[in-house]
Amino acid sequence: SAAAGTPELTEQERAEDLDMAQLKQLVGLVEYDESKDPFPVTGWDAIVFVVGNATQTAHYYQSAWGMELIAYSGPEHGNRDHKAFVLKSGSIRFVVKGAVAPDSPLIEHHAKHGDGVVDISLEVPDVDKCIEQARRAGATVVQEPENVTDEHGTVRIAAIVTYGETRHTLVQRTVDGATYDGPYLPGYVPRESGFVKREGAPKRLFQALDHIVGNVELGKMDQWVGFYNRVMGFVNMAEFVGEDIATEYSALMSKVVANGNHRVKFPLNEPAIAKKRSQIDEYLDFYQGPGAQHLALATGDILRTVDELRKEGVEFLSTPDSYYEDPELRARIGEVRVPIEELQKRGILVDRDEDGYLLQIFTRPLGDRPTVFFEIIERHGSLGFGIGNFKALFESIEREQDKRGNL
Ligand code: TYF
Ligand code: FE
Repeated sequence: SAAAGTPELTEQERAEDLDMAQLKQLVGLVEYDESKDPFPVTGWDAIVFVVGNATQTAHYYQSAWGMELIAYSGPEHGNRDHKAFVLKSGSIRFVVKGAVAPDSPLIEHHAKHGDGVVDISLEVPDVDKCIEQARRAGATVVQEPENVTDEHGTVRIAAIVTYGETRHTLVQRTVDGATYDGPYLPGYVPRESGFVKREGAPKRLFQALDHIVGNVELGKMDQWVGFYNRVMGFVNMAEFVGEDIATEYSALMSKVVANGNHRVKFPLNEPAIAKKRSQIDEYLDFYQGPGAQHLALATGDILRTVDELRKEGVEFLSTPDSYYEDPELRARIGEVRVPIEELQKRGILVDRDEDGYLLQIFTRPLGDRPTVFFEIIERHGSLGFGIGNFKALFESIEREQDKRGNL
């Protein structure tokens, strides 16, 4: 494991030739002393989605989001329950699963929640150490540590539960000195895109995952912050939305926790009782409980990413011209790497704090229910989440909520 002050790369970051300097810029990675961490987490392992049609969702992530298909599990290879497609972009993997067998447990899950995130898997250097700590702190262990092996080697895996029906699978990819070298996990076979990529198709539109936001029930935010503090040793980050901002315009409260090296960041939202029905209540109603709300995808070139995505039909929330014409905002953000007009054309938001600035934009909900969506983020020193944009952003979200008849 890493010496103090030298954070390790995840297996997937190494495979992608990403280095510390790039990750620091992309996702705000910090150095920390892993030896004092009761629950060391190296980074994201994979984000697992259950969807209504994994075959088509995998196509969408390739054709619109420029992701690369790398592995597959399904009936042709002994998995009669479901199909699972593993896609990667830079250092992050998505796994999309859809039921095949009429009695698959995924069917019940999907009937209740619709498309959503079931597992935020994390790569850890020592699964047993994490599980010991989790149990000591009172977490529910749903999968005891076990070695899983195939011809590519061995991984050691366990899982704990978090909010709603979401879990954290913990994956240790180096066991007894040997690193697993299959395309994902035992049971998956290597697989490449089955269709010939057309000319000009999007490619690698994001390089890393920055944060995943969880929506929890009214009054439960602090409990879940406590869970991540106590069970997983996560630390609180400075940015939060308290009661004052909440009732004024956002109708939500939010606090952020992060693992030691800040690769894994979890803002946690709960609804606030305000003038309008909270966007978090809309989520909780349509997801039928707590769950992952948005995934922030980090890119070094948000202009290209947004242009490519728009070309492929991905829809973003709109930002009114008044946002860019606000003299107070103009003064606060100062100079950024492109003229403001370039951001305005695309509806990209800007926020600046004492450490630097960030550019961000949000998609409409990805599926049929108003639940999960993506954020695209380009960081330039700022370690925040765009608090200066919350007013404009929440107004935009509420315009959409109103159109759906859910405000
Ligand atoms: O992650 C964040 O905190 C920002 C802002 O419902 C945000 O992306 C927070 C809550 C929300 C949408 C965006
Ligand atoms: Fe965000």
